[in-house]
Amino acid sequence: MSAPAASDRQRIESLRADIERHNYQYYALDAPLISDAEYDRLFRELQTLEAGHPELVSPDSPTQRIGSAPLAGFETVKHRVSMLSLNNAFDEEEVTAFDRRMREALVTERIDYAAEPKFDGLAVSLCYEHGVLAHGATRGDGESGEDVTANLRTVRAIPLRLAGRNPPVLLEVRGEVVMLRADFEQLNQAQRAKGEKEFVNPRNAAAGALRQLDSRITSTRKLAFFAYGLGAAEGAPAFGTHSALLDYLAECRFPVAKERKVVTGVDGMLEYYRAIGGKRAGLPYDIDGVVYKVNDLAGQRELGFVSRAPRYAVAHKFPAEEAMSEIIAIDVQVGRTGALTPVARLKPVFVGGVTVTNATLHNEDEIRRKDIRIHDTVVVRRAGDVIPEVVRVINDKRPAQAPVFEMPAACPVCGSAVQRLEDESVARCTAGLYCPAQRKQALLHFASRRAMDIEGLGDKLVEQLVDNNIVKTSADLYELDVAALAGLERMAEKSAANVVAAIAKSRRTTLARFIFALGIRNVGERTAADLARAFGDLEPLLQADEQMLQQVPDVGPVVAQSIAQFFAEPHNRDVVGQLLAAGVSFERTPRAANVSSRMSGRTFVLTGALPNLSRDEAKERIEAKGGRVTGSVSKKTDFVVVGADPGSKYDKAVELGITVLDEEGLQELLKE
Ligand code: 5U1
Repeated sequence: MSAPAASDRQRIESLRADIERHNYQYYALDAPLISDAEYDRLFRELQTLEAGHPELVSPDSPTQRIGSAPLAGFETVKHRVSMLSLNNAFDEEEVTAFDRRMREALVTERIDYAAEPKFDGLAVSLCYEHGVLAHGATRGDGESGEDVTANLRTVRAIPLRLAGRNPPVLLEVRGEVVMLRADFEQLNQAQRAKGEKEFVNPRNAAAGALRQLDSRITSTRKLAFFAYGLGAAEGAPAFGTHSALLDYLAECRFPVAKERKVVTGVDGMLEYYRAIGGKRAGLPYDIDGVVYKVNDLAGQRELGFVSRAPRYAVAHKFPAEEAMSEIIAIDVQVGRTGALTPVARLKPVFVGGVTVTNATLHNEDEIRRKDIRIHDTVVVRRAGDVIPEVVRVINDKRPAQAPVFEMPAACPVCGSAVQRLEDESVARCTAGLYCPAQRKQALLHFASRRAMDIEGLGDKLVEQLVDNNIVKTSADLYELDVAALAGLERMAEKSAANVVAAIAKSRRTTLARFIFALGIRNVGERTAADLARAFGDLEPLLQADEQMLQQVPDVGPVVAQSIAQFFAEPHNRDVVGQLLAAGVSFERTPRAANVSSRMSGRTFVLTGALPNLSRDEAKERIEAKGGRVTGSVSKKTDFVVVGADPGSKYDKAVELGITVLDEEGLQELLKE
């Protein structure tokens, strides 16, 4: 092929720049400068030129937004900087308390907050290297997410290349992918016309689109994006305030909420909340509250984080939506740990964006406290993704002789005795994994995305595997072959092969996921990760007694007892042995630190800017050595690491006689 004429190359570049500018005008500003026909003409011209010069096609060309061949699965990517979640405030009092905390910590009278709507979508991180979109990932558990780059490239509102002359070496932009209400309505209309299932709400439709393995399908779903923050950055301008950062993101051509505003103090925040609440129904997208962030970035750094949420920000949520319905029946569900949960079966009612037919009644005491009876008319509440619940009974509407609910004395699934311990509100089936309901839930948990991540092992399949006695324990999953699955309902040979492949793939995992997958009572994802970090391998964990377990951060006597009891049970040890024999393996987790390390189990507070380490790098390195980083200085703090312009935390450290380190001192400790 002959080398492209310079004029073709130039025309291609100029078309790309024009098309991306028009994308920005259309998708971010909602202010197109040209007609659709003119846009299509530019696009077709670019396609024709690129077809003649395939060597000039680059990933940041707008023609590459149409998706590419399907993937076998998503890779997991670790975020350079954790993706945090937000603490919530549900009323004015909580917002007032938030402002008080901020003023006290920053020792000031009044604070400016950057306020913006809280989008009801999916958080993603977009990584730009030298100004070009290189990777994009979902939030996942905040530490790592799924690589959905191919799908994010199809989102027209996401720039493939940052506008501006001197792009940073690295820029991780954080924001939310949403589906605009109008696009959602259109999508559902098309689904109806095709006789296909409609989506429940824009959020679910956006989530479905983003998790498509075939990005060509994603490209047909109209997704939008709004940027609201940064992750890692190298070579980016220095900003003094969050609002300046958002202005910069807008200059780079990211859509940023038009409704953003800097407000002052509680009055400003509440006024903003009311104003957005008033506009909410007319906004083009769903929101579930507003977010306030301390606008001054030095103040944000000073305030730091607590657990996985920044101390400097809060989401002020709109009240959950409520509606009335009638209880048709009260059923009892058996959970993974045998807990019996009464569930109200309701006349279908539309609330919080979805049709609700079930609501949790939590437990027997809750039913008594609210005096809920079968056939009562009740108020049902649904907020965000949480399970709908019955708020209260409309007493005037109670029919005569509405039956009172009685917790069954025998498990509704296996018939075994039900036990309720004196100090617990929960009644439990006593059969353990001999109860098919518990077995099914345990298997679903084992296979879940955050545990062994076995795609395709869902409710319907697990139900059949257990009911037909094909699988009794999680270890039996690794014995399954295509022949065993192919005969089951809704299991064509191809799906059976996919499930078998997904099971095989899950053999290689991490210790943290494995521990979480075992389903030990009181051991969630975070505790599992702490245990993996503290013990480094499975064997020492199996050997640990309650006392040793309590040495792990955040493991108290109750959790330690659950773990010790779990591993003392011969059946559980057998299953663990069978899983290992079936080839389940994990890289050894680097141990947090040996017990003699000076950093292990110690609490650190960082204040002020360190000369060579970012806050996140310092935190990561301290944690890798088994230390913990917290946001405020107290008697429990062991070290305060001080950088330039330290705030009140330094004074407090001196007052309490806590060891103060500079960066050099920290580096010395890290070297040990
Ligand atoms: N608008 C907005 N949503 N949102 C979500 N801002 C924002 N900031 C977030 C999150 C999780 O986190 C930062 C405060 C770290």
